[in-house]
Amino acid sequence: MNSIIVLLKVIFRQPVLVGALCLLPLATANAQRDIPFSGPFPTAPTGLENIPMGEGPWIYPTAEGMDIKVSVVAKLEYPMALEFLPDGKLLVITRRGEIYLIEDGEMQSNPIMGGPPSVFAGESGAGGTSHGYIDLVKHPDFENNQLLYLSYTKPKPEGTNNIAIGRARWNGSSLENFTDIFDPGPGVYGVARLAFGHNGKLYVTTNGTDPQSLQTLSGKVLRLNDDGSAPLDNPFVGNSEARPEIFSYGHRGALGLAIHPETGEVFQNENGPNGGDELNWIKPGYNYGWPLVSLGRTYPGPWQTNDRPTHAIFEPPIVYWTPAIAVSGMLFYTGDALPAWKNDILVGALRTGEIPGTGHLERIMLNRDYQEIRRESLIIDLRQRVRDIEMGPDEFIYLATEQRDGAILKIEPAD
Ligand SMILES: [Ca+2]
Repeated sequence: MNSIIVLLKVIFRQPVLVGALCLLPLATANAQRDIPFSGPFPTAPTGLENIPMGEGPWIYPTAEGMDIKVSVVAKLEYPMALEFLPDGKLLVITRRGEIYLIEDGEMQSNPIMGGPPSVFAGESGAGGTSHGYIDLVKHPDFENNQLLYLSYTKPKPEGTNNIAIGRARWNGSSLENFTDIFDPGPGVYGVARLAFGHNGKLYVTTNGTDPQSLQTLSGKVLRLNDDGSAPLDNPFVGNSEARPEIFSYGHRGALGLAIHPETGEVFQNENGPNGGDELNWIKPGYNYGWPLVSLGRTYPGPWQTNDRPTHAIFEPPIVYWTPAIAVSGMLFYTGDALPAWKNDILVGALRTGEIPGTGHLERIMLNRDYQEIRRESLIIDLRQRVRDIEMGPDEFIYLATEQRDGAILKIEPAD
């Protein structure tokens, strides 16, 4: 007992030690707090909302010393994707399952006819949503065949709606002969981005619940011929345990896909859960790790895995985001009109750090080996969900901001 009293006397002469002792039992006795959940997700705060688009234009200084002007080309609800045609016309598709034509800066009031029926449900950013029309790309030989490819949520009689891909001929004012070329079936839902590679193959991102299984098409990057069939030089052709359409696997929540305009290399981005968004350099047959490795946290808070961020047998991302920015459409900018950004990658953000109303644009400078040098957040104050990014024939940058008060924006030098 005497020794304990001596020890206490020693301790209480040391204010720092006393403070530490007082903190210890408090930290264990009181869990910090419990977080309210909406289904599997923490209830999102409502303090910030996506704000309606103003009239603009807006002038911004940027990090590389290039002032930019951002202006509104058109306002419309929920634009999902943009595609420029060789004659300079711009096609816009929406979550509602509509296609609009913008010509000489004017959007036609009536939607384009000829697209397929689709399913649109829920508010952007919430769980359980489905998007009507998702992505639209032209065939590499569009000048000769006028073919457009569309990914969309296909209504199914049994209620198991899933992503499908179809193509149609553009006659200058509408789509003709829309025909499905690929239907991966139940379990593939959410968003499917499309991009034609330099080899004429159609790359497709998929989401769903089986990213590590080679026997399903969810959570993959697929590589298809332009008629929807599987190319014979795909990495798993000849493997009876694998689907021949698979190009890479182990993906979660892919919302972006870009082919480097000069090298033809394939890049995909995907959403982690709470953190751990990734930009991946896609190589044939590689496993990108989800859900076995991740830099993200599960929504209740613990890390997704203890092997974060990666493991030798999985391919790590070239860029990652923690906190998450809900990475979406992306573009390697190789134009000359915005010279300070040449060869940078632009990535859309739907929201930052799990807070609604915080969408923006990010620019990342990469070195020759696609390693990150620096990154910049842009147009933060507009608080728009930047869903898709395209370079126009004028080499300016065009954005689709996907929300109820959404818009098509143009970025050009300030003068
Ligand atoms: Ca990964």
